[in-house]
Parts: sequence; structure tokens; C-alpha cells
Amino acid sequence: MAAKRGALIVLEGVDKAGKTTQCKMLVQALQQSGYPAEMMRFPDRSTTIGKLISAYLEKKSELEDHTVHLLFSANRWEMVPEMKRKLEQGTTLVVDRYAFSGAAFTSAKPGFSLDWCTRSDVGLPKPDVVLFLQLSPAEAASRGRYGEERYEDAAFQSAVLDRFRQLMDDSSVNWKVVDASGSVDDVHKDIALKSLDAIHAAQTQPLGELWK
Ligand code: 2DT
Repeated sequence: MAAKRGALIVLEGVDKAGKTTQCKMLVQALQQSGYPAEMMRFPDRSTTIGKLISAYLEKKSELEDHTVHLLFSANRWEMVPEMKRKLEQGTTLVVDRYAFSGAAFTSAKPGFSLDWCTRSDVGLPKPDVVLFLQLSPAEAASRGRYGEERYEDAAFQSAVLDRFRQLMDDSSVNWKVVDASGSVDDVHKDIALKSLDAIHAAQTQPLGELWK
């Protein structure tokens, strides 16, 4: 019998919500419970495209806004064969940011519609669940100063949060809101429960296509 497929689990949220910490904790907890799991993150800065994106984020280079949007998207598409292979082999993928960050961040820039921003990601592997780590701007601010990378300022982050809210109105995506204001362990417990539901559901459902 073919192995049961793994689940595609995405964590999204504004900066400082704890996405990366929670992705790592989730992968470790899943592995310890006997579920094959691996972490991925977007942008994946290790590829040729990822290096262009990384230089842009570090403000070492300038890129036209549409161009960088399409590079972020291409950086997801280039990983799709590997993602599908792993999922089919039964590995659950825990992904730190995905197309939702792509659409939310670019559409927070002047002159970009959410519709245009989702187009280049239509048909990507559809997450079995998108966990949105919710944190108010005040709580995010209380976690310390933003870093020095592009987009790391309070006004832009609040525009991004508005766009995430719009994306969450789309019921074709399985969004689950996680209150990220609690302790790291409490947030982890919530995420782990929601992820196990997604893993079990994925075993009897084919992988979908995003926004299609
Ligand atoms: P981190 O590496 O700290 O997560 O920051 N972004 C990300 C986009 O603008 N478009 C995208 O498609 C993705 C995945 C969010 C990465 C920064 O890049 C932004 C913050």
C-alpha cells in the first residue's frame, strides 16, 4: 500500500508573532511523536533566486516592486517538485511563510491589488491548514524593536495585517487563527493540536491547488 501523504502546514502572521520558533517546536514535537516532518521557509534564501531576494531584503540591492514580487513567487515554484515528492513520501512539511505573505506584503505597497498579487501563486500546492499567529500591533511592539531589514516598521506591518485579514475572508483556504500572545508553550500546544487534525485529514484527501 502507498504511504499516506504528509500534510502541508503553513504558519503565517505579522513580524514578532513567533512563527520561526513555533515552526521549529512543531517539527520537533511531530518527529518525537513518530510523524516524519521537516521545516521549510520562504523566502528560501539558499537558491539563486533566494539570494537576489535576500540582498533586496537586506537593502543591499534595489528591485522594482513587481519584479521582486514575482521573484518571491518563483522562489516558491522552484521548490514545488521537492515539496510534492516529500509530501507523497509521507513527510509533513511545516512552512514558515508562504504565498499569503507574498500577497499581503506586496499588496501593502501602493498601487497593488490583492487580486494581482495572488495570481502568480495560483496552483501552488494548497496548504492543508494555514495557522495565522495573531498578535496585536501593541503586543508586537512590546516584544522589542523591529530589525533593520526592509518592511520591518510598524506602519507597514499594520498595512500587511489588514491585507492578511482580507486574505482570511477566503473560505477556500483552511485558515485557523492562533492567539500568539500567550506563552511559547501554550501557543505550541494549540498549534500542535491543530496540526495533528490537519495531518489526519490529509491522509484521506488529495493535495489541493491553491486559489484555483
Ligand atoms: P523573514 O525571512 O524574516 O521571514 O522575512 N516576504 C516574504 C514577502 O514580501 N513576500 C513573500 O512572498 C515572502 C515569503 C516578509 C522575510 C520578509 O520577506 C517578506 C518578510
